[in-house]
Amino acid sequence: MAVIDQVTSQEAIELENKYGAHNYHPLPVVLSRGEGVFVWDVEGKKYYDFLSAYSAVNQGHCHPKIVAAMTSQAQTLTLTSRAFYNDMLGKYEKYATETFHFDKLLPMNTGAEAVETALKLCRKWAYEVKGIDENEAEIVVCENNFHGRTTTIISFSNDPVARKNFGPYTNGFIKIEYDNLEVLEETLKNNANVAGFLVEPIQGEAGVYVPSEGYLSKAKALCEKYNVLFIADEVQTGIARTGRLLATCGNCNCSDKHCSGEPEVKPDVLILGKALSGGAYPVSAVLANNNVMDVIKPGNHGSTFGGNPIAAAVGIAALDVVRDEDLANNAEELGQLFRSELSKFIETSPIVNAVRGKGLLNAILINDTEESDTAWNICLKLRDNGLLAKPTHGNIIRFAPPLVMTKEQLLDCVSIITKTLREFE
Ligand code: IF1
Repeated sequence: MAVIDQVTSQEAIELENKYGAHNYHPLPVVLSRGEGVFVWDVEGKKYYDFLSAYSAVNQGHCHPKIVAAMTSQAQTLTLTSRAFYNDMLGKYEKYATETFHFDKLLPMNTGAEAVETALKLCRKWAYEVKGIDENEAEIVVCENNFHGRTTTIISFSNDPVARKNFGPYTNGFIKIEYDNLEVLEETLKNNANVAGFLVEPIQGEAGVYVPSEGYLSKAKALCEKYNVLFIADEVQTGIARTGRLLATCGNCNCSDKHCSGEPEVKPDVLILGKALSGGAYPVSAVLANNNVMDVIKPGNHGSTFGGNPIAAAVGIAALDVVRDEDLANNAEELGQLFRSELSKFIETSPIVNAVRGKGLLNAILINDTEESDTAWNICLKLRDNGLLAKPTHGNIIRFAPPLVMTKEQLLDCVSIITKTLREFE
C-alpha cells in the first residue's frame, strides 16, 4: 500500500496497531477532517467533537484565521533557532504578555516542556532570590495532579499507570491534598525550603475536579505569606475554556473581552499550552514578571523549536480569535446551559450521579464503579449517535467541545447525550 492511498477506518486502526507503540487505547473512530465543532471519519460520517483534543482546539478545528497565519508563515520562514532573532517572536511575546498581564514570556512547545520550564525557573529563583541552600528547594504539588509525561513530572504523579517502572524519580517535591488549605498552610509553615506551589485551577485528568470557591485566592495568599511562588498550570484550563480567559481570573467580572481586570488570583508563574495555538501547532509558554523571569540567563534553558516563527504567528492568530469571537463569554454561557440541561436530566435518570465543571470544561459521573465499562460503552454509543467523548477514570466522561459552538448546536448535543444515556438506564 502506498502511503498516500486512502485507507478505511479498519485499515488505519490495523496500521497503528502494528506499527505504532501501544501507549494509547483510542476510541475506535478514525478522523480525517475537521471544521469548527465538527470532525469527519474516513467514511465521511460527521461527529460533534466533545473532547477538542483535550482542550487544545478551543478555537474550533482548522480555524481559517489560524490556518491562514500558519500557512503564510510556513511559506516565509519556519525556523531559525534561537541562535538568531526572528521578526515574529518579539511581536508574539508583546501581544501575549499584554494579554495575560506579565512582564515576560518564555516560549516552549508542549505543555510538559512548559511545566518543566516553570519548575526550573522556580528552583533557580529559590536559590538566587529567596536564598534557599543549594539543592534544598522543595516544590509543593497536589495529589491526583496531571502535568505531563516527563521523568521529573511523573516523579510527583500518584497515578501508578503513568509512574510505575519509570524510576528512579526526581526529588524535591512534596505532595499534598488538593483543595485543602489547612494542609497547604501546615506544609508551608513547616518547610522553610519550599520554593513554589504548582497547581491546576481545575484538576482535569482527576475528573474535572473543581476546587471550593476561594481556594485558589486563599492558596495564593498563603504563598505570598511564606514567600513561595504560586505556579498555575493552565495548560488545560486556560485560553477561555472555563468561561474566562484564564481560570485564575475567577471573579474579576471585567467588561474587557480579553480580561484586563484584576484577576482573582494572579499567579507568579503561569503555564500555558494546548489552545495557545488553537491546536494547530505545538505552542506552550511560561509567563512571569521580571523579578522571577530575570533569573534565567543565556544558556540556562531553551529549545530548538521554542519561539519559532510559525509558533509565533499561530499564537498571535489564536489569541486574536479568542478575543474577536468572545470565546470566554460563549464558554461561560454555553457551560451554564449545558450543566442546567444535564442537571434536569439527572433528576429523571439513575444513570448519571452528577454533572460538574466550569465554562465548557465539564464532566458527568456515571452511576457505576471505576472498574465498570459502562462509561466506555456510553462513549461508543455516543460515537454511533454522532458525538465524540472519552471516559476518564472508568466512570467519568469529560465533555469539552470547541468554544466556537452555537447555542443551537449545544442543545442538539444535549439531546444526543441524553438520548444515548437513556439507552443505558
Ligand atoms: C495525553 C489528561 C487532559 C495537562 C496539564 C500539562 C499537560 C497536560 C494540566 C501536558 C496535558 C493531556 C495530555 C494528553 C491527555 C491530556 C489530559 F487526560 F491526560 F489529563 F487534557 F486532561 N498540564 N494533558 O492537562 O501537556 O505535554 O501533553 O502538551 O495524551 O497525555 P502536553
